[in-house]
Amino acid sequence: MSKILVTSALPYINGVPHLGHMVGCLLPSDIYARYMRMKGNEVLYIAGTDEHGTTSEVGALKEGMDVQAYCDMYHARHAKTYKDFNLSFDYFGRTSSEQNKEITYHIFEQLDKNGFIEERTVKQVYSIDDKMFLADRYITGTCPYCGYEKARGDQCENCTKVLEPTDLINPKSSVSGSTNLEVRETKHLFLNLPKLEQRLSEWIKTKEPFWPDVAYTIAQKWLKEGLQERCITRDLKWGFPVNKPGYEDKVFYVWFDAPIGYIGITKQWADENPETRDWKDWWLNAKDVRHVEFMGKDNVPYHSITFPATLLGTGENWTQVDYLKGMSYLTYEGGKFSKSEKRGVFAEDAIKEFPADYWRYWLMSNAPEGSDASFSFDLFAGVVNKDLNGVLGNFVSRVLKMTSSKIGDTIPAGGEMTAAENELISVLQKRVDDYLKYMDEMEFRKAMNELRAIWVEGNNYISVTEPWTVIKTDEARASAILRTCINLIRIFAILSAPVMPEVSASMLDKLGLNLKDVPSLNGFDVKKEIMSLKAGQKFVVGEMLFERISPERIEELKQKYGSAK
Ligand code: B3M
Ligand code: ZN
Repeated sequence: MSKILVTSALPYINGVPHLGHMVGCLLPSDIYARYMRMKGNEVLYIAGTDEHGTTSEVGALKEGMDVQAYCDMYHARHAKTYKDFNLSFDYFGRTSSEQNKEITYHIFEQLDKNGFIEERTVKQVYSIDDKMFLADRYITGTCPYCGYEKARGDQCENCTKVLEPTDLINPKSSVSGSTNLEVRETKHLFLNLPKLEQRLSEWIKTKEPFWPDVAYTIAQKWLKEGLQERCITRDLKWGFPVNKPGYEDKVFYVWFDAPIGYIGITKQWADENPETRDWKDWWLNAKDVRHVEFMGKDNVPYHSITFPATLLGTGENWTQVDYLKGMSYLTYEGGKFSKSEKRGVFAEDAIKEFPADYWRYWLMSNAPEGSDASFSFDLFAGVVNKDLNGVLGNFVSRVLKMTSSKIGDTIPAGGEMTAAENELISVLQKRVDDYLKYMDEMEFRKAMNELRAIWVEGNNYISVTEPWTVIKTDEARASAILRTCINLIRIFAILSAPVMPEVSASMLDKLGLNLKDVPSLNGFDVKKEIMSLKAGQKFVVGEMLFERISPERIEELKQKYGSAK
């Protein structure tokens, strides 16, 4: 058993998450955490809301709320949505917590003490019409590197280059649209990344085999181009006031305390039960912790360069990332999700239309790994109708109904294993091994492909063995076939549990079982498991597992959620 620390990028508090956010980090991290638990590991799964920065200040302003109240309200909405999607966090915390403040202050003090913090007078963009210094994200303009016209002042979404707002060509305020901006001088603190470059590149070398290409390439590209000093303070009110004399009226930059939030949130978790939990067991001088991070690809530079360098600069032994899973983007009907333009499915609404598992399965089998992926209701309904209802749902109901009507409501006795079962076992074992391998590798699309192929094997088996015909002449043989099929239902439920926990639970429930009594996914042995359920155990046919989505319903949904632009 190992200790696995799983973190999802912390979603910005402002606004509600859409399907792209779900699939970009929250859902894959949950599936991985559930999977690793089912392999018998000790997992700590942490996430929370990223609350500081102008985004919140401006958001609160727009909704006429006090920032704290605004964050409280949105934190609750995020938490509820993720609960509805069955995300199994050990703790869903907040970057604005006292615990995070304490750790942020400590890390800053260490960096300062070790000589990695510099004071600089900088020129910053002040919006005369908005009467405020504009946060980086609130200035948009043309990216000087790739020419993308909607680049934000903190980062170009198009080429992932991290920017300073003054780099932008033709900048304007996105609070008011005003171009009446002026550059004013203000004093700020910088993290001296160039001074940390040597340590960082040595550390990155130790990571090579564990990092997927995308993260490693991005990190290497940064190092090659040379690291720049990063400003870690801002002229804002909402945030942690800087704990250094002369800077009390400024706050830390949101990207400084956000990743520290993983640690702060772990401390929130530990503080709830200090007798049995210690955040340091996971983060400071921690032994044998494997840290796996999930995030959208635009977050990769912060997690592979800035945050690791921040931790290295403390001179303390912090847990660093061991594996970083970066996801590409999900588009909606070929375009962008947009709340303001009322286009796209937002997680809060998605869950009102269909149960979480429909979304979980669709999103993971279409995960934007490697390249971007697109959501459309046609694709969604196709997968629900074909894979979930047609393959899995049908198999379960057909097997249980047939057994119930021909033999009775208990697992039938009699009959022997034959060549057909041996063939099934060997085909299935290979598929299961591949499925587990892809889950270990976090290749979710491939894993979902195998999972579907595993369900298909059940249908193949029943078509070949034809228990409905056999029963007319040989009840013992038909019993053996149906018993094998019922055992397959149990196997399918166990294997599907990380991605569809509710459906798995209801499959097991039909067999009088519970997710708590299933075997470890470590070394899953089909031959053994296929004989697990013995004759005489009761089952219930119950309801169909999935509903079919009709063409009329698809049209209705398209109307309701808008189509591509
Ligand atoms: N809130 C960006 C995002 O939600 C940012 C991630 C922070 S992770 C420490 O995409
Ligand atoms: Zn660019």
